[in-house]
Amino acid sequence: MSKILITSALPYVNGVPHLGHMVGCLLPSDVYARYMRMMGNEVLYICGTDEHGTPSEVGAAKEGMDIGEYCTKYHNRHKEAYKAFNLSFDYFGRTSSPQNQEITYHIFEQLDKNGYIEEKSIKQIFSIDDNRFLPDRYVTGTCPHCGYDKARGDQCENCTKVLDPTELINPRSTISGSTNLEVRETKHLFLKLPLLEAKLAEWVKSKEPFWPDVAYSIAQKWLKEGLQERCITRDLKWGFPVNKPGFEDKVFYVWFDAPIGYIGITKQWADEYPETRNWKDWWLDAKDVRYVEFMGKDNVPFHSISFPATLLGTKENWTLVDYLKGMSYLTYEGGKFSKSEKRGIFAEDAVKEFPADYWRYWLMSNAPESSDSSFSFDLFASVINKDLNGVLGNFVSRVLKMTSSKIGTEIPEGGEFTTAEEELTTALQEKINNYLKYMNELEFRKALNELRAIWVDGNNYISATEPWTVIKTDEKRAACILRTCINLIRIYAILSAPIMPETSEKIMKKLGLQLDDNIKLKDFNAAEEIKALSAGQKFEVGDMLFERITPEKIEELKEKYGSSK
Ligand code: B3M
Ligand code: ZN
Repeated sequence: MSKILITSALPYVNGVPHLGHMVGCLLPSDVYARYMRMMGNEVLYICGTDEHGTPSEVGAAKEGMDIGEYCTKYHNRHKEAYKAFNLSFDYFGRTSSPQNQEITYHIFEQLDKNGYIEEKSIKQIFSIDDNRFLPDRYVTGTCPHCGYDKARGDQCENCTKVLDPTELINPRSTISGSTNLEVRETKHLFLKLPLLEAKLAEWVKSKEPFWPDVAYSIAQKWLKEGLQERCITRDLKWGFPVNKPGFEDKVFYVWFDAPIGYIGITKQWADEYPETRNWKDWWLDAKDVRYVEFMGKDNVPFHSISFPATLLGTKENWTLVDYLKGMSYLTYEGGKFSKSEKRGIFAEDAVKEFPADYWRYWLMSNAPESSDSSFSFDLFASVINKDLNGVLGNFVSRVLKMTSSKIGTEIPEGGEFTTAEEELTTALQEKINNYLKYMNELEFRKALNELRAIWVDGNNYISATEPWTVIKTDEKRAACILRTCINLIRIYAILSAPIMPETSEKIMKKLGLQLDDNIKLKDFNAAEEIKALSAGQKFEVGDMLFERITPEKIEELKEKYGSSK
């Protein structure tokens, strides 16, 4: 048994998650966590809301709320949405927690002590009418690169160039709209990344065979271009006040304390049961921990460069990422998800339309792994109708109905295996090995292709062996076929559990079984599992597992959630 630490990028607390967020890191990390638990590992799966920074301040001001209350309100909404999607976090915490503050302070002190922090005066925009500095998104103006007139101080949304607020043409305050601005000098703290470059490069190099191309090449590109010193403080009120004399009126930059949040949230988890849990077992001088991170590709530089450099600079023995899964984007009906334009389906609405497993299955089989992928209701309905309703659902109901009407609601005894069952078992073992291999390698689309092929084999087997005809002449043989099919149903439930946990439980319940911790995927042996259920055990036909999505429903959904532009 190994210890596997899994983190999903921490979603910004402002706003609610849509399907793109779900598939961008949350859902794949959950599938992986469930899978790793079923492989018999000790898993710690951590996530939470990223609460500092200007987006929260702007969001709270818009709703006229106190910022702390605003964060709590949205933290809870995130939590609800993820619960509805059955995300199995061991802990869903917050970057604004006292635990995170404590660890952020400690890490900063170490960096400072080791000479990796530098004080510098920089020019920042000060708004005379607002009587405050305007960092990042607090300034709006015209982009010097593309001329877009609503570019924000940190980045131009139109051409994606990263900006410094002082570069904007015709700058104005995002808070008041005032143009009564001036540039003032202000002192800030910088992380001396160039001093850590050699150490970091050596570490990145050691990861080469293990990181997926996208992550590795992004890290290499940054290193090649040479690292710059990074400003880690801001003139804001909301955030952790800087623990250094002379800087108490500033806070740490959100991207400084957000990744440290993984550690802070682990401490939140540990503090609930201090006798049995220790955050250091996972993070500091931790032995035998394999650390896997999930994130959207735009977050890769922070996780492959800044965060590891921050930890390396402490000269302490922190757990560094072993495998970094960076995902591309999901588009919606050919465009972007947009809350303001009311386009796209959000997680909390999605589960009101269909059970979470429909979404989980669709999103994972269309995960934007090597390139972007697109969501449309037509594609969604066709996959659900074909794979879930047509293949898996149909097999389960057909087998159980046929057995109960022709033989009874107990698993039949039946005769010996013939070559048909031997061949089925061999093919099954081969596909299961592939499925497990792809899951181990975090190649989710490939893993789901194998899973679907395993379901299809069941349908092919029953079509080829025709138990409904055989039963007229050879009841024992028909019973053997149906018993094999019922065993297949159990195997399908187990294999599908990381992706569709509710459906798996439903199937197991039909067979009078439970999906408990004793069921393991490690060394899954098809020859044994295909005979696992003993004759005489009761089962029930029950309801259909999935419902067909009708063309009328598709139209209704497009109308409701916005169709293509
Ligand atoms: N909140 C960005 C994002 O949600 C940021 C991730 C933090 S991970 C430590 O895309
Ligand atoms: Zn631009």
